[in-house]
Amino acid sequence: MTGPVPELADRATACAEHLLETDRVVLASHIDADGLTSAAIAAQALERAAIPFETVFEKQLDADAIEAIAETEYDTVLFTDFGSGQLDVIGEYEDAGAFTPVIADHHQPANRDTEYHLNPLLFGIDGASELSGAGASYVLARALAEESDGSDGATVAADGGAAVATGATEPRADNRDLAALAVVGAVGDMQASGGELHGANERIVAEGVDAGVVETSTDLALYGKQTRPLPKLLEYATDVYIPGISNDENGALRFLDDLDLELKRDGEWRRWSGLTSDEKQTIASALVKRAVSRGVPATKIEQLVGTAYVLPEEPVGTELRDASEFSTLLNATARYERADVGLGVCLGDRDGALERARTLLRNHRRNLSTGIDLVTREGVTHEENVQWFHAGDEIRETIVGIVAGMAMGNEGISRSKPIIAFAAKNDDEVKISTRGTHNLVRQGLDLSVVAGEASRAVGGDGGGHNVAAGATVPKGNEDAFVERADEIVGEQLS
Ligand SMILES: [Mn+2]
Repeated sequence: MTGPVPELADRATACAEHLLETDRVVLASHIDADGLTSAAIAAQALERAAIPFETVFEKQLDADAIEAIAETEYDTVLFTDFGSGQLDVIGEYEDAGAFTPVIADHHQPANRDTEYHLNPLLFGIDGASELSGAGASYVLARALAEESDGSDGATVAADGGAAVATGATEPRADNRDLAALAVVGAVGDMQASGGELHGANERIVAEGVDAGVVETSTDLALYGKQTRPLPKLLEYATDVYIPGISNDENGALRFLDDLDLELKRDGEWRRWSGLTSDEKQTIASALVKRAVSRGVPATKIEQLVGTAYVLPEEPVGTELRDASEFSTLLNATARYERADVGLGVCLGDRDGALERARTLLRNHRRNLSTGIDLVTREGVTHEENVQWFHAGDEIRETIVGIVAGMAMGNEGISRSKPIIAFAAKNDDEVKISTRGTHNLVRQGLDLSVVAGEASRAVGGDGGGHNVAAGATVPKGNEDAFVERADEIVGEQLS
């Protein structure tokens, strides 16, 4: 078989064959939307292939975490959405015979390889935009179905015709239903650029569509089409900033009121997902018209429309039906270290886990707005090229970066300099998050370099993306970090 991503087919088959030969497996995965969906895909594939397993989650696969995994009695460890970057450490355990690693990941591999290493980057596929961890896990899941099917086929042939008559050849799950989770993972990993998924991701979407678990359509590219009341859908959409609507509660209401639509039903605001296509068309056209008349550039207006990834088997009006809302829900569970809740939702727990996930998301949003208020009230310190604040333990280190980004533009917090946020990580270390704007990136800002170099200069480490990056440094080095970051940003923007 060639599978959904032909370039990876042989390696996926080798990984699947090894897993099928093992008695039991530890499944270790990253805690974020991509890692949770990776684990859910792998868990279902292992279960269907009748391979016993135990699941563990890690925020970071550091040496301690790998050691703890190695100390378990399992001979094979399946790493999903991480493992490649830690192959130098993992390899030592492999050499010592502690376990055999099987890796389905899409991050940059460390300077070492292993036999069962399924990573798009090894096969000329971009791991940042064309295949996520969940995508790599999906490729493995498809191979697992194929390989376990193959052995069955042989048994049936040996048994002769009688087996066919009793229905033993009834087609088994080919795991294509898991494509829905792979799409959620890719969207959660921010792989949809220019409004849609590309490359290998697109082929997984196509398999999901064939299997009836994914639907695509060209639609308004705003967040919250399933769950947000119409006025909030428009008010909270700020990626394409439309004056008089974005961040403007009354403006968004007035805009909708002028359209002569039935905006409420049974006393409740309607949601985008419940509108007819005519009604959607009316709002979308008016929105574009308003953007044009307010001078929003054409390149931004184009971003108002994109490909929507809908999970048709999930109920209308729930987060789970929209890949982007689903991934946001999963991230909320991950940020508060409730991987059990996120995994439960992915595995179909629609009662306990889904309610807990929704509570976590509500609390997360409350924490964000409290954090933004705090930063705005206390203010930031301005250096020549950067601005910064220290949240101590007032804001959780897992959300301080988002808070910093969202606070930019508020009173006293500039959008023309990157912002650096500090928060306590533990007794000895400080977490640093940096955020810029796309405008600054166009002028030369690259925060991955800033976070990396400035943190290493003070005995820490970091990295990330040009517009957002992070680092961890030993406590007490904050001033030195700011000083070095200020210099580097100054050079980048000169
Ligand atoms: Mn990932």
